[in-house]
Amino acid sequence: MHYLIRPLHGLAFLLALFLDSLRASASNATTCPEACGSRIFQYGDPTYSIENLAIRSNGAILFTPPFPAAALYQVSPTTGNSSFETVANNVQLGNASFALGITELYPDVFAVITGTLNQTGTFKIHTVDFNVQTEGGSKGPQVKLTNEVPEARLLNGLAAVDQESGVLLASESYLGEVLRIDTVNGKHSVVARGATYEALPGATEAAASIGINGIRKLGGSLYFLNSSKKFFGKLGVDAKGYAVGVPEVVANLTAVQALPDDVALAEDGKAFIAGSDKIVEVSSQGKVSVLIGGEGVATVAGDTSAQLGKGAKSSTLYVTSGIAPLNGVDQVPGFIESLDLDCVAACRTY
Ligand SMILES: *[C@@H]1O[C@H](CO)[C@@H](O)[C@H](O)[C@H]1NC(C)=O
Ligand SMILES: *[C@@H]1O[C@H](CO)[C@@H](O)[C@H](O)[C@H]1NC(C)=O
Ligand SMILES: *[C@@H]1O[C@H](CO)[C@@H](O)[C@H](O)[C@H]1NC(C)=O
Ligand SMILES: *[C@@H]1O[C@H](CO)[C@@H](O)[C@H](O)[C@H]1NC(C)=O
Ligand SMILES: *[C@@H]1O[C@H](CO)[C@@H](O)[C@H](O)[C@H]1NC(C)=O
Ligand SMILES: CC(=O)N[C@H]1CO[C@H](CO)[C@@H](O)[C@@H]1O
Repeated sequence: MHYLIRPLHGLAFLLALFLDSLRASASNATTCPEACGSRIFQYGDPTYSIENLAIRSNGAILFTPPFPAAALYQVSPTTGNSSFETVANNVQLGNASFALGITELYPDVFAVITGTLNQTGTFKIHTVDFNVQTEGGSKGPQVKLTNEVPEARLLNGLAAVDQESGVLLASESYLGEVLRIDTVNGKHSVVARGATYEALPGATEAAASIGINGIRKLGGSLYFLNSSKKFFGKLGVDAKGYAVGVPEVVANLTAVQALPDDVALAEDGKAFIAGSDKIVEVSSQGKVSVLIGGEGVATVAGDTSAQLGKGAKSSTLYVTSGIAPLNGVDQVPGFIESLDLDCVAACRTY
């Protein structure tokens, strides 16, 4: 059923027909939003996982693996698996075991975090510049080490302050901090810390110890998830990337998401929060609803992050998945799912 109806979903004029056929033929309430998803890439090996992503202006998807080794990969959403390529390898990214947050720092120049979980002295920022193709026939963007953050234990989410200054904000999930990282002079400092960003006290497990996790910047605010405390918050930041004012809780996710991980933000302030096998939508007024997913639903199982497409693809949500414990048992290889949000919206109002 799922596969038979899938080719129809992108065609707006067939949408009503498609929904009618679903209602007529399926007594399965989850079929409709699930059919709005399409698996554009998947690893073959179940130990491979995806942590974060960024969309290039040409539409290509860059993504980072937390296992088995730091690297930066790229796929085209139209050609999927067959276009999979390595953009920066493990040696270029400092031989770390994880690659984590990624963000566009200047047009078509991306910054990426690498490091080894909970090991001080391993966390670094590299930039990957697609405007400079390295010489000598070996094609590939220029990779540069810009910052070392030796005290970090889990530098995780990354967001550029703007597309000009070379300044980044990063979340430190184990220490409960927001760092300002200047890629021009190589320096960094803590701009926010405290209970808002820390995990609940007493947590010792790797996942439960994650306080501030995914971050994105929109307008004058840094939006963030605190995974351990299960809320979506925002912090004011000035034009230079320093914190201003007091942080706010945008939405309490306790009732809907056991481990909110990362967020995609639309220009109008709507948020799509990935984590716990679901995408949770938070309206610009703070209204919370589950958009898709849940226990046993494969579409976004093991989801770790999300980003909206650009331009004509602005109602496409790309969702990355880590190692997904489906039904609590199976593990599926990391994947990227493309969700047609117009289709999902039609399913909800039908
Ligand atoms: C509903 O979906 C589940 C999961 O995909 C599937 O196992 C089940 O057979 C479906 N039920 C019906 C009535 O189609
Ligand atoms: C991509 O390749 C993997 C591994 O070979 C395979 O399991 C998966 O089905 C493929 N996905 C698509 C969309 O072709
Ligand atoms: C990474 O490993 C390569 C090969 O072993 C080595 O040449 C290089 O110096 C290492 N880089 C770092 C940053 O440790
Ligand atoms: C990280 O390492 C520190 C120091 O060794 C240790 O106290 C802490 O429990 C570790 N955290 C996690 C989540 O493993
Ligand atoms: C969210 O709601 C739960 C349950 O009501 C409460 O315990 C928790 O403190 C709230 N969290 C925040 C950040 O307000
Ligand atoms: C348990 C806890 O520390 N909750 C805090 C999380 O951060 C928000 C925003 O600053 C506070 O309002 C909560 O008290």
